Amino acid sequence: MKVLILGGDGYLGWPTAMHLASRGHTVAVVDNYLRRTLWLQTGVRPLFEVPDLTGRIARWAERSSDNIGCYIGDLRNWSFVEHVFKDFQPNAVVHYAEQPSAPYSMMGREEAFLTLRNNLEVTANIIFAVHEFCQTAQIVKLGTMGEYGTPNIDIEEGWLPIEHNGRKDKFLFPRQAGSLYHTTKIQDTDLLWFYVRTWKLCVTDLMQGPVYGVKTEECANDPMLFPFFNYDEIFGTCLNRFIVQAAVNYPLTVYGKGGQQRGYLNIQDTVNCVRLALENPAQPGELRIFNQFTEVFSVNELAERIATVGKQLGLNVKIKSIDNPRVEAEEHYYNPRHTGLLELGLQPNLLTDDILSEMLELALSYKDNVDLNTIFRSRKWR
Ligand code: USQ
Repeated sequence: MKVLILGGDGYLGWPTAMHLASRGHTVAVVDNYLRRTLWLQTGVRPLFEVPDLTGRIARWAERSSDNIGCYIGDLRNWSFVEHVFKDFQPNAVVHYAEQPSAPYSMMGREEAFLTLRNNLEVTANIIFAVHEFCQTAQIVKLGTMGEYGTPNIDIEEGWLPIEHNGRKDKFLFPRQAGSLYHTTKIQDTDLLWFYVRTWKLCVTDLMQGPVYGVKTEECANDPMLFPFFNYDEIFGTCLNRFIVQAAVNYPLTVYGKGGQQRGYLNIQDTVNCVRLALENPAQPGELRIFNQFTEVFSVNELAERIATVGKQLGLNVKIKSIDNPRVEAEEHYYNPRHTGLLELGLQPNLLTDDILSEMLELALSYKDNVDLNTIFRSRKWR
């Protein structure tokens, strides 16, 4: 396949590019370095520096025979989009090109509008570009489990059969996001569903839970090929943050009661899921939805697992419940289905103690880089 990876500099975009290239697909990445710009604006840094795309691509070419293509520009700009699609002529498009942080989207009006404009305009441009330049190409879009929120009923994979007054139909599962970022992902899904019906696009929407980890098979132990790794309050996600907090002896920041449950997955499983979706495409006129996670944990369970493994490494990990900056249910029912990707052949890499200790050891090796002031700034969503 000729796969265009939008957001190819990101935490997941770069590992996906290497993974698909290593499996024989022709790959090009597109990015405008938005995430790096937002770090500078918000005063946070990743745990370790990684090269820009030119540097990463050169390093990957030294280690493999693959030449990953690269386009730097803003996918909100139609003339750039037109150039990329005409030049590369993809038959598959993986769409990660979004402002991905829920806390960032809740910082204020400017951050909310940047998230809205970026995420919706990029999604709309991609839809129009596929229709105009490569109508039969499939789109694999990264959605989020957060689109569903935490309803008091089982969560299906995207679609819910309804019987009402004796008649039956199938609808998108009710969505009720907990942040503006997650709301833009719902709007993305609605845009895609409209144009799937109208233009018969082939779309897979991957409702992904929080991802953890650094290493995928392709980056092995070469830090030049690692994805970037955030531990700060804005761009770091729960498990990755707790690992770094444990490494620097900072009490693990459990928000509120810690009963918040989410479906987590290893970064290796993310790249495998995206490849499986691409290699088993949706049909024209189909919006196919998979729930992309492998295990459910509460925040308390994650904290306790990390404390136990930390102790085995000689760390004295403390856990502290702090006033929750977010607006969310801290105890709730959570039972989402996730069978679709397993049926396509996903073999999950579950969260073992070995994986936790490998992550802790990596964080320990970079602990001098950690800026304690960015771990928790207590910025309230309310
Ligand atoms: N949490 C803590 N302490 C922390 C950080 C987070 O208790 O220090 C809690 C949050 O309150 C929340 C849960 O952990 O209940 C998950 O938070 P998160 O920051 O790990 O994840 P979230 O903000 O939901 O967003 C992340 C990614 C986003 C992706 C989403 C999948 O940033 O791009 O879409 O995970 S999901 O959560 O399933 O919607």
